[in-house]
Amino acid sequence: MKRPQLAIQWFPGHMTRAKRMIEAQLKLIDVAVELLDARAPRSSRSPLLGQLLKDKPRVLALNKADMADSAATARHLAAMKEEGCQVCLLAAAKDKGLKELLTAIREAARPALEKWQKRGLGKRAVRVMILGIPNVGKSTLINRLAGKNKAAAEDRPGVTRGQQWVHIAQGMELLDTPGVLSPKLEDGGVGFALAVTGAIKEEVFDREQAALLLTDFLADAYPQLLRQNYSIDIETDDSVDDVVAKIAVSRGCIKTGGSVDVQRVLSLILRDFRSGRLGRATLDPV
Ligand SMILES: Nc1nc2c(ncn2[C@@H]2O[C@H](COP(=O)(O)OP(=O)(O)OP(=O)(O)O)[C@@H](O)[C@H]2O)c(=O)[nH]1
Ligand SMILES: [Mg+2]
Repeated sequence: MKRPQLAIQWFPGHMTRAKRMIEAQLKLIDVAVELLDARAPRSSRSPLLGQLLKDKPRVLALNKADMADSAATARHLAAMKEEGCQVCLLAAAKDKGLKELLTAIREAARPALEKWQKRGLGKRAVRVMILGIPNVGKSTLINRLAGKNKAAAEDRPGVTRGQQWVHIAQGMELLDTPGVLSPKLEDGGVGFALAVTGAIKEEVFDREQAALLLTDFLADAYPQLLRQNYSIDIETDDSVDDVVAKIAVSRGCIKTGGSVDVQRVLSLILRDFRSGRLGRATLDPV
């Protein structure tokens, strides 16, 4: 299907500071972990990080796997492995996949640590930088691994501002970083996927338009989620406006004059999707 396109009022200058911080820490770390959103594994991958990290050992982790379509996740995972990436599945907020991630990190760090020990410098902790787009769960992951809330985590992009080292028990030090976005938000539906999953601040895109595109996408790719959650029928020739109107009626989003409260119903659909209430869905094609 054609990927929904959403315009983002976007100024790449905002990312320059984060980029400089990452560059400055690079020589201190053994491994970089890039968290991707399992609902948008392609769109959430930043080409910028690839350039910054050069040949630093890297582990990819598809986080929020609990919210993604598991069949699509399996296909994305296989495709990424085929490309030679070291990648694992994660649901940090649910404590799922943490052990596998730690194993992958240790494996990736081994050459650097061996070199260190050969120089007679003894044992030291593995140093890991946690990277990824805003709101993907970097701070949550660090808190779960540390076993306590060391890093601020909230459901909105841009919570982490500076960098912060956190020691965890397993001989590891983790560096939390502010989210970094792809400079290519306009390409191939990337802006759409990142806007509806909550990686982009709402001030820089049209929330109603994003919700409308999302409804259109879901009616096409996951109609059963809309049918079940909103107890509506969806016919194959329904337009997106028809679907929105049906959801509005079912949820009582009707103005006093009897017309559909489009703003309210679209806001509700977007909220339901982001909270995971609608069910599992993946936005990126494999
Ligand atoms: N469902 C689900 N939610 C998650 C998962 N991991 C993190 N979250 C939620 O995602 C939201 C953002 O988490 P943060 O840890 O603050 O994300 P961040 O990457 O540090 O964000 P910035 O600092 O803004 O770049 C929070 O509401 C978390 O509870 C997960 O595996 N599954
Ligand atoms: Mg954070």
